[in-house]
Amino acid sequence: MTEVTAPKASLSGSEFAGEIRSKLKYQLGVDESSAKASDVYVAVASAVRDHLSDSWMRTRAEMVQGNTKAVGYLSAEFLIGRQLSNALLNVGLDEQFALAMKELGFDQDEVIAAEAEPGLGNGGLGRLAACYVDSLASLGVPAFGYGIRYRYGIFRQEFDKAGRQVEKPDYWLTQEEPWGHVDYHRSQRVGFGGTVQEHDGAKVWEPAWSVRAVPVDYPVPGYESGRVNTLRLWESRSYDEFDLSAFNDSDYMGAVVPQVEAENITKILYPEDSTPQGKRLRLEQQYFFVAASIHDAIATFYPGQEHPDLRTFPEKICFQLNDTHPVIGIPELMRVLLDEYGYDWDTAWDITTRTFNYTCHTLLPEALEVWSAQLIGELLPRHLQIIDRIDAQFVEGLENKGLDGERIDRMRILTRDGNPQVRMAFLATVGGLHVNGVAELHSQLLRDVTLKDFSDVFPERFTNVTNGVTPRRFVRLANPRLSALISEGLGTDRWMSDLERLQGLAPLADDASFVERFAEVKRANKRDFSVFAQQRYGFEVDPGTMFDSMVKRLHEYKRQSLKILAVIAQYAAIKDGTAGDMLPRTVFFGAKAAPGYAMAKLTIRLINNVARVIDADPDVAGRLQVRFPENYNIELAEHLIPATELDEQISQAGKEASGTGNMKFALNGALTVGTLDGANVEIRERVGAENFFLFGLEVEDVDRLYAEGYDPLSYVQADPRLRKAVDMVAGGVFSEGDRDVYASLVSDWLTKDYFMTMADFTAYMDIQQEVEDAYRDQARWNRSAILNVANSGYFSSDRSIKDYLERIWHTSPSPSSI
Ligand code: F58
Repeated sequence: MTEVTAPKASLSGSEFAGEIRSKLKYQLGVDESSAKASDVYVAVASAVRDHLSDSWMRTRAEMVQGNTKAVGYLSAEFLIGRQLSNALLNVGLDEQFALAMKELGFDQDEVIAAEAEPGLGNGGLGRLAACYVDSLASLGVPAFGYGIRYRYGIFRQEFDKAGRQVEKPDYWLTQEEPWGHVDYHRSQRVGFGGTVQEHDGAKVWEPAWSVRAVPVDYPVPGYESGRVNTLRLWESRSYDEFDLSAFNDSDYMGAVVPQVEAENITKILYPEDSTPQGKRLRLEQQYFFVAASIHDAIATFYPGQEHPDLRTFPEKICFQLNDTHPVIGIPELMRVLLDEYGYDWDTAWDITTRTFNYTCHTLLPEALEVWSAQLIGELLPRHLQIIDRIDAQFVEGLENKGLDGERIDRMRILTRDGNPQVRMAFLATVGGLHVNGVAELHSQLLRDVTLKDFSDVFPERFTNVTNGVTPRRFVRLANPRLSALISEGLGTDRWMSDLERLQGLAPLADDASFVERFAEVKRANKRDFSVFAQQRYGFEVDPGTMFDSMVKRLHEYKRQSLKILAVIAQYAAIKDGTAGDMLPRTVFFGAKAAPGYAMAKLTIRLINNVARVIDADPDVAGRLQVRFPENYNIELAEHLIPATELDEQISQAGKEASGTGNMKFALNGALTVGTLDGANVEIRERVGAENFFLFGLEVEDVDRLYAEGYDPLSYVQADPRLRKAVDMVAGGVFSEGDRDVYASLVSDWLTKDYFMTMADFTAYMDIQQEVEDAYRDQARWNRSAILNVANSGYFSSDRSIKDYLERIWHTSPSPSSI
């Protein structure tokens, strides 16, 4: 018997069909018989939005009137993915949708797939923000997500004939976009440039130009919580749409320059910032959305008040800084308090430092953002003055604590050398209450290495919140078969909002009939994926092989090179007859490389060409395949993860902050092969060492090798399989004989190999042998897979949000939602 859960929307399938019909007719002006899937999608989404309206308005009103502190999640990225199926599920209309589609004669999968995927993020950081707003709404926490509505999201990746990545613009707004609601009444003016004047002792910033920030509000329906929070994404518009005098002078292009310049700010996600113009645009984006959001929060919580008492601001809202991108918000709030509301410095500083908290998502020092003071001075002259004073006050405090000059120089927010720089991570650490890393190991390394000077002085600020993922999207929606089996095994579907309940599956890992059904779910998902892959990418996938996936951004530290070298070594073994009865596998890659990252792009090219050579070689048929579907995105993740049996998390220890793909895979019953890095450590602890394939150097080994002087060549010489694989790449086997194509990659492997791929190769090959042995015993493998599912409930983003509430935000769900 399945327990009855929270009430679903009280609407029949036929009634919902009726609503969709009238949307088609009155909103779209389309006849039902000629409606395309994309029309039906807009009609359904609009009908769903109507159902959200009451709760959305109620949630907003309660947030302002209630006494519960709200959370403002400030993030330059929200990788939200398609909205429709998630909204249907959360609001309880998923069954009605299925019935309505049947009644109207439309294919529900086609309708869902007609939605363009908003790619408003790069990867893990952006997807995490999307999971967090989902969980905040599901837990009933009053919250805003604040970000940017980019006109072009992350580029669409294509591969050319040579296997190279080609970036195409992702114009996701080609069709009607039914979710976003433009609220012109809440628009904000955001200034740039100009000078700072002094009037009667008060500083007044007189910007040289300003743009209009217009909010586009997206509903964020909580799962069965009855609450709908708001994701407010800002779009830049011009105040002077059109220069009429220029137009009258026949300067038709010149007439639209002001408009184009203003709109450029939110035109594209993370513009290439290797040029000074790119850097400037990026800083403009950051300031643009943060300034608009801070003003919006003041307008929201002190409606209509000309002289609000902003000393209460930290009791109304706390801002979470998702990495350093919104950190310019700290001097902005100071400026608002000092210059617009007339508070003295100490009061303003007290309010500001109680309002912000900072999450760091990296360990790579080069990924910590630094802005040239000159650029900040040009764009935001008043902010530079404020940063300068924050730094001076901070340094004075350090001197009073007796810290030595060298250390103080290391810690300065604003460096004082010939080319002064503002270190945004340091500003965030000094200007807020808490700093957190995103997995236990990461937080520890932040304290002990990356931000050690700061944690020595302010140990109480540092904490950890291990990342999580939403089980609604990544289990329930992505893997309906597994979800049904879980609900049946547990006798309830309450695990979707209380994921620790998955633990109830552990005893079923020893129940032969459950294990067999679990295995059948995976087999069916693999068959589905093969069909999807054929239709979408036109390639064959043999569902009878083991599905082994490595999907994530392409970065040297993540070590896609290690995987492809191992594949090449396997290929070589097949060719020279030493492979024995190796397990037939399909290796999947999914990865985008930053457009300016040459080494990453070359690795993509190599993977594509290894796939091509192997495919064309009849000796390998049925034993090894490499598949690299282009444009890895959320949709592909939702198809591939449920079908995967082995998940590759093979970064160099101490480099991956957390990882969140690893959590999605474990929750979908894949086993992980991985290093002791990021959240792998915690996953392994929970699922059990015997259900996780651990290999490779650990953080201490890595440090020791760096200190001793790492020599990659010695590892290449020591393992003939590695030598052979490297020789094949160098010798042109994957570049039609051209030895130059991969020369820079090979040279890096042999002479630098900063992330120690060569040092981990042998251990990686050995562990893959163990993977094969384990896989051959399917009963054992499936038992392990079930235990992975059962013990991964901790990795729900609901749990992460509860940790943030307790450790950082010190707030709670709104009383009405408990
Ligand atoms: C990722 N960072 C971490 N950055 O690499 C990953 O370990 C972690 O699980 C995840 O954050 C969530 O905490 C990440 O995705 C970016 O995408 C940057 C955004 C700005 C441009 C450069 C990449």
